[in-house]
Amino acid sequence: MFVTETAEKIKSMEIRGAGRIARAAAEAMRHHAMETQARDLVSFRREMESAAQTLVTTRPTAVSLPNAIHLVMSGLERAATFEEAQNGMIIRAEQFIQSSHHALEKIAQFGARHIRDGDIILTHCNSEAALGCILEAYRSGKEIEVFATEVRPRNQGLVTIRTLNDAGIKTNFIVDSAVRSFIHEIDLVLVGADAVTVNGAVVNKIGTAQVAHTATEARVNVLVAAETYKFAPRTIIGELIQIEEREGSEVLAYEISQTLPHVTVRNPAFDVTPVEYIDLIVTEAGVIPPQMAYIIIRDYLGWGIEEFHKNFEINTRNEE
Ligand code: RUB
Repeated sequence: MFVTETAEKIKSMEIRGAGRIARAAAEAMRHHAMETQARDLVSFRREMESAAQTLVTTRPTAVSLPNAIHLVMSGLERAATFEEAQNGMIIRAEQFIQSSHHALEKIAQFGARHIRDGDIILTHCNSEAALGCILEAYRSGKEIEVFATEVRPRNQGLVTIRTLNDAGIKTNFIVDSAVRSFIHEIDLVLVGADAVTVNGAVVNKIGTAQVAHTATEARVNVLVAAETYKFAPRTIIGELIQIEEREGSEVLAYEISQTLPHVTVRNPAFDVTPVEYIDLIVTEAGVIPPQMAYIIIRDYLGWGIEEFHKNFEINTRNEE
C-alpha cells in the first residue's frame, strides 16, 4: 500500500527534507484517493482520515507535513458525494505539489537577489529551498563560494556538497564545530526551515541555532529560505513545535553504548533559532523580516486564525 510505504520512507529518512516530505505525503494521498476501494462517501472519508493519520505521525517537527495534509483534506467534509470527494482530493493534492514546485522557483529568484557577486555563503544541512537560491545566484553569473557543514549525525552535508559540486560551485566542506573558525570568511548564512512559528523563530536541523548565533555575533546576515507552508498556524493558539528526538544509535554505535551503562545519548534532530538571530525569511510571497510571520500565517494559512477565533469566542462566551 502506497501510504504505508511512503510513511515508512519518511520515517526512515529515505524521503527527507520538509518540502519533499510534504510533497510525498500529498502524492500518497492522491494515489490513495485514486486507488480507493471505497464506493460511498462515509467509507471514503474514513479511509482518507486513516491515511492522513498514518502520514502525519511519521515525523513530528516538519510542519509542512500536517499543512500539506490539511490542504489536501480540506473540503472533504463539505463534499456531497463520493465522486466529488474523490475528485476534490486528487485535484487538491496535485495543486499542492505544483504550488510547492512553483514556490521553490520563486524563492530561488528572490533569494538569489540577496546573494552578491563574490559572496561566500555558509549553509547547514540539506535544504532544497536554500540550495535553490545558491544555484540560481550561480546560474545568473555571480561568482560565489560555499561552506557546507557535515551535519552530524546523519551527514546531510554530503548531499549538499554533491549538488554544489555537480553545479560546478566552489565548495568547502567543514565539520559542524568548525563554523566559528570560519565565520569571518563568510558573507551570508543561508539555511532552510522545517517550521516557522508565529513569533518568527525558525525550527531547522540541529546546529542551526549555533550557526545563527555565531553569525549574529560576527555581524553576518542570516537568511532562511522557507515556503509559506512551513509556517506553523497552530503556534497562534499556543501549540509548541515538537522537536523530534531520534535513536541514540545514530550518534554512538549500539555495541559501544552497551559498554557505557552510565551514558545516555541524546539525539534531537532539530533546534529552534530565536527571531533575533534571523535577518530575513525568503518565502514565495516575498522576502520578509521574521517578525512578519504572523502575517504569513494569517494570509496564507488562515485556518489557524479561524480556529483561534472559534476558541476565543467560546472562551469569551464562557466568561460572560
Ligand atoms: C532537513 C532539514 C532541512 C529542512 C528544509 O532535516 O532540516 O534544512 O527540512 O529543507 P532532515 P527543504 O534531513 O532531518 O529531514 O528546504 O528541503 O524543505
